[in-house]
Amino acid sequence: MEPEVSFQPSEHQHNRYNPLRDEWVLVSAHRMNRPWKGQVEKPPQENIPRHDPKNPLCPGARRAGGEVNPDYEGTFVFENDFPALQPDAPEPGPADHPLLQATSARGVCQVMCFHPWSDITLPLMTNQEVRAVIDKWAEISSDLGATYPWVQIFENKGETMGCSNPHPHCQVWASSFLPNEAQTEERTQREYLRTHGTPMLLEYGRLEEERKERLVLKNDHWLVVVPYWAVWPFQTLLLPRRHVTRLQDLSDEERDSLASIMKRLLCKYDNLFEVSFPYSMGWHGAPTGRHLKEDCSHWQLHAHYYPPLLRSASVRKFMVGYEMLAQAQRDLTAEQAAERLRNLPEEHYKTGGAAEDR
Ligand code: H2U
Ligand code: ZN
Repeated sequence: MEPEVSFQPSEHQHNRYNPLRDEWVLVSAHRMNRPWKGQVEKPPQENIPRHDPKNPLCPGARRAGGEVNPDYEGTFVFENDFPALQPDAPEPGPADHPLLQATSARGVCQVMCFHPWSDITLPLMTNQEVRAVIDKWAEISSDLGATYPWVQIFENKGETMGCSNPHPHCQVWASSFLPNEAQTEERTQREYLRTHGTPMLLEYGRLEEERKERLVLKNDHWLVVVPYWAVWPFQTLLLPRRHVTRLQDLSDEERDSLASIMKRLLCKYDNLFEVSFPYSMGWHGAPTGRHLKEDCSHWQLHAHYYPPLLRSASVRKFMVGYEMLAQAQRDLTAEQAAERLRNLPEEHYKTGGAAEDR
């Protein structure tokens, strides 16, 4: 007879369910110790000039489209000179075969600079400066959301994540359609509310607040957790503690406290491997445009942080092979990742928290 072994999530491989994306992730934490001889990431560029007149995102610089940026002092938003979505495009017309379907796609793409300096990042900005970014996000989300059903705000940070410019910035793509991720979250959250009577992520936040093992940070209005179903090694989910459907619905206080928790999270991220931590992050809230008239109470506003680094500043997780052909897999448990993040200091390793004194 086989000896009875009790299940240890950090020892025994298992699948976890992601209720938001309705998919599974394979957790095989025992693989963390395998040797690595693969690709090593370049360290991020150091000594970035604070102002470079040749950098198209800097105040006063000329962009690819020929326009000259104003001498902006806070945030600055402009229309992307290479937009993936434009307001006008002809209709593709009806499909002549069910396997060859196309629908129209219209929209706008904007770029938002967070700060006039190229050598600063969100965790090193003051609370007030981060608050200005949040206010701008809410404004854009409301303005573009008046027409477009989905306004995707996202930040690609670091060359590892395909970011082309070190100047602190994010992008906004507003579209005439709900993209795949939005469609999935729309469906899963709607079904969850119908079945269980509480918005999924409101319930999830409360659960994690109670259990604490995946909780990274908490303040009066916000929670940061490594979700139970995290795929990326140090993936986090940022959630309001109250039921909020869209960024523009956040109160003054909630925005201030969001600035504070974002800075704390991003300092921890940078402190993890003592490097300006690369990631893709973005906001998801209830759809807008024609959906503004609908009941969207199944939605809970949230931000996803997807950072690729796994073991050090130079060894990343690749989502290839099994992940592309079968299912996402992770090498440490969400609880292990949360514990590591929780135990890191909140003062940035570079400044020791000096941003507020600037
Ligand atoms: P990323 O580094 O996240 O790609 O963002 C930079 C964006 O800025 C990118 O989408 C735009 C690029 O198209 N851009 C302009 O719109 N004008 C420029 O002159 C340079 C870059
Ligand atoms: Zn989401």
